[in-house]
Amino acid sequence: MYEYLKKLSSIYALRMFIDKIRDSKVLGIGTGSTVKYFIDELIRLGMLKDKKVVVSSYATHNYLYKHGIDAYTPINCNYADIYVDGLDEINANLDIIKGRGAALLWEKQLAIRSKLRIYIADYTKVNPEQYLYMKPVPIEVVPNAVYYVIEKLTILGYKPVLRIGKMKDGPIITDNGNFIIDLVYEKIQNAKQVDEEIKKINGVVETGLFPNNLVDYVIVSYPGNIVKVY
Ligand code: ABF
Repeated sequence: MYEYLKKLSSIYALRMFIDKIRDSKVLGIGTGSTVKYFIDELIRLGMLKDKKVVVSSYATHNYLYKHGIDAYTPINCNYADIYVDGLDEINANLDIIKGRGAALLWEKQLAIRSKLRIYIADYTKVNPEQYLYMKPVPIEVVPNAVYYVIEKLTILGYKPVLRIGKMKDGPIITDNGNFIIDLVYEKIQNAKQVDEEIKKINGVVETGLFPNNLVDYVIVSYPGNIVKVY
């Protein structure tokens, strides 16, 4: 439904940062349907040929592999010059929720290790409030801690829900062999504080909260071919 808007923000981001992307030695690329348009355009322009590409998931690795590009993963790539990815919710403080695609651990690794972080989205992901509220926060958890973490999160006042896979009744498994808990809540005012609070629970690997210190630019497309840069 919003395919043309996903494409619009992707193409705009590529045009806006084309020199920096061209000059980069290591380019981090995320996961999801929006970023796929960005990848397709990079391939079309032949911009991935002499570059090291590091990805945020095996899904993106596989997509690039099918196009003849052998990408790196965070295990053999400690730094990136630029990282481009989609998102699920962004608020007025530029705090972001990511991880609906269950790739949040590598995504946060790439965000932390990159000099320039650019996110692309359509307007349905924008929340004009100062707090987060639209999407559950995905939390990656080691399997044997899942019910312990659910108990602890419940005590903290959240509603944690184990994410179930599409094909089976069991939990979905991440690229790291872990489970995902989706955190339902009313409002998150301080994303950094909540991220730190949740990561103190034993068994939590990472959260999908990307506080604004991990965000440099956000490119958002709106109906009518409008693009705003935050
Ligand atoms: C990744 O892909 C995730 O962090 C986010 O959950 C998702 C966005 O997907 P889409 O672009 O398909 O909406 O960036």
